[in-house]
Amino acid sequence: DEREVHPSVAETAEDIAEMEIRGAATIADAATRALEAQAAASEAQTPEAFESEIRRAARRLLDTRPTAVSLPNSLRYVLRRTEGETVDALRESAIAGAQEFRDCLDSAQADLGAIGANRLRDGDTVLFHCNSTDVMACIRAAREQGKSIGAIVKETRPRRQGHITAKQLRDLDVPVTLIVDGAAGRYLDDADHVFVGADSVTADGSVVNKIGTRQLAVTARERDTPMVVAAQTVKLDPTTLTGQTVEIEMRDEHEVIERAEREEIGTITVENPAFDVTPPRYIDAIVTERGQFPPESIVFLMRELFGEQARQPWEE
Ligand code: RUB
Repeated sequence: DEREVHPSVAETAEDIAEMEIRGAATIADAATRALEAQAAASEAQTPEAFESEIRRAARRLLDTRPTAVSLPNSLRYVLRRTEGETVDALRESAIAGAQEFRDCLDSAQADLGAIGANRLRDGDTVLFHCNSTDVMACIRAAREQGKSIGAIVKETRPRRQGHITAKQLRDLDVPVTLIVDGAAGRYLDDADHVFVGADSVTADGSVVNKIGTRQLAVTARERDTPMVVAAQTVKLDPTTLTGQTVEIEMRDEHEVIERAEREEIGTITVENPAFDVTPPRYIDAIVTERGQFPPESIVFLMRELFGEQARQPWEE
């Protein structure tokens, strides 16, 4: 859809696609800011024109990265609240919906953090993969409770989001040991817990998260190290209730190998999936703002919060 959207919608979409804005919760937050800018600046003359503009903006934002369900969930939240008989009423309800979504996101993360922190004892060591604001909320809450926490941080190739996690942990005065991804098995012996985030949680309790999560979960199960997923309910994918599957984003091969290196090797295939799926049997708990759940029971929470989803609100 090449028609005009507000510049901040185009810019946000670009930043999400390029991963300047990344992580499921942060993407959702940014998407609602962009919809809000679109609504505030709209010059639509009729309610129909306004609605068609805002749906177009939503589709542009959706057409960036396919895996994190927090993105469609955030757009659905705002679009379902955009109602009224006049352009002004539509505008105000869209802006209010976007602001309300972000308030919910913030308070959910704080509530989730307090619950996740209860799993941690003073002196525990946690192993981290990628960078998750939901996970960091748990560690921040544990630190605020005065618990001392140790950290082993996986680098997380190819984009090295582990560096972001390491920095954020240092800001919380947590001592950090950074390791390459392949060293996780060895260092699991020193870890009391594995904490990871989620991009999507499916109806059967599978967790879609950064590539490498599944391998880590299987190894953690072999050592009986608890595998904890910190995921606020905006990560629950309601379309999986009706049998839809989550699309795993495939990213550019140049994140994995430089052009010159590749040419030196000769003709090979390079694949770069950004996410993988960890089945519920390898997960001990999904920590949400509504409490912690065994993964197999998450479907009941999903039904309660989302019900059955019909037509998507951004469709024309
Ligand atoms: C980020 C990632 C994070 C989840 C959860 O992948 O897999 O674990 O998005 O993050 P990418 P949060 O860097 O490719 O976006 O808890 O902040 O929502």
